Amino acid sequence: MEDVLLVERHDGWTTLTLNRPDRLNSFNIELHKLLAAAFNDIADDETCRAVILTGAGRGFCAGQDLSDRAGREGPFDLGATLDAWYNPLVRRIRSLRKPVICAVNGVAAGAGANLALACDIVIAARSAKFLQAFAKIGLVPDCGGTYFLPRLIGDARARALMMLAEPITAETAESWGLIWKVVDDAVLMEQAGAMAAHLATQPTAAFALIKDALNIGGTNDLSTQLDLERDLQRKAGLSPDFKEGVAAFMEKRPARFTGRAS
Ligand code: T3D
Repeated sequence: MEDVLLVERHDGWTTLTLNRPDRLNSFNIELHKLLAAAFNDIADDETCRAVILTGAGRGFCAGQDLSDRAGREGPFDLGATLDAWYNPLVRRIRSLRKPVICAVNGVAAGAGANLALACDIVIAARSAKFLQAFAKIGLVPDCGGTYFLPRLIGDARARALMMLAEPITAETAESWGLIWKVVDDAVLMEQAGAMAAHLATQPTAAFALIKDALNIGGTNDLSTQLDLERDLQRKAGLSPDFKEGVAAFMEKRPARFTGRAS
């Protein structure tokens, strides 16, 4: 039987493919375990400088596998599964010291939609849809959805999406600023791969500092954020990639970044 997560290593970057296509790549425990382990490996692998997260088949991810929740007797603590799996996954992606591209190949629903938003750059196939499915089954958006959505598209749209649980197209998601861009289905993985290959040659340590700034920027006041930018810029300014970037600019040649912080 094929693994429920496919890990494909390229030159400088890695593709992670959620692989339960008959269930629209919804999460069971096995998928959670493999995905957490894969992100741990990627975090430790200095040769991997960018990640693509995508799904096999016609969907990206339909959130929690509801067949694991059906017909249970007695109360079941969903908070415990968020603590054990979904929340560490979102924290891992947001704090990973390298960029994560989400290539949304099809429907992204429930935790699957918000998992996409947790990634650094979201590129979607034209046929993809985004659905805050939670209210349809009496749940609250999780996986960071109540944090990401209003910040990305504003409170009015976020509330309506969460309460009406109506899907939006990839084109609407792009026009609302929910995602970076929409591409034709046939070129999704080619374009995501080109983006990952490009990012893998860029100043990875600076990307990590950009993530640090953006992760806290939404809650800091301006003065605190200015101080943070000073501290992060101090670090970036000590990196070999800054030296190389300036030298390359002066010599009118492409920079050869190592991605290292020191
Ligand atoms: O529980 C906890 O730990 C708390 C955490 C919760 C996080 C969450 O994500 S809660 C939200 C869970 N997800 C959903 O509610 C979405 C459920 N799926 C759908 O609403 C629809 O499938 C879609 C809108 C995503 C796609 O619709 P459509 O018509 O394109 O496909 P389909 O026919 O509904 O699905 C295709 C197959 O995938 C189908 O199986 P079948 O009939 O061919 O054998 C369907 O049952 C299966 N599938 C889709 N989503 C799930 C799923 N099976 C299990 N769990 C799913 N989430």
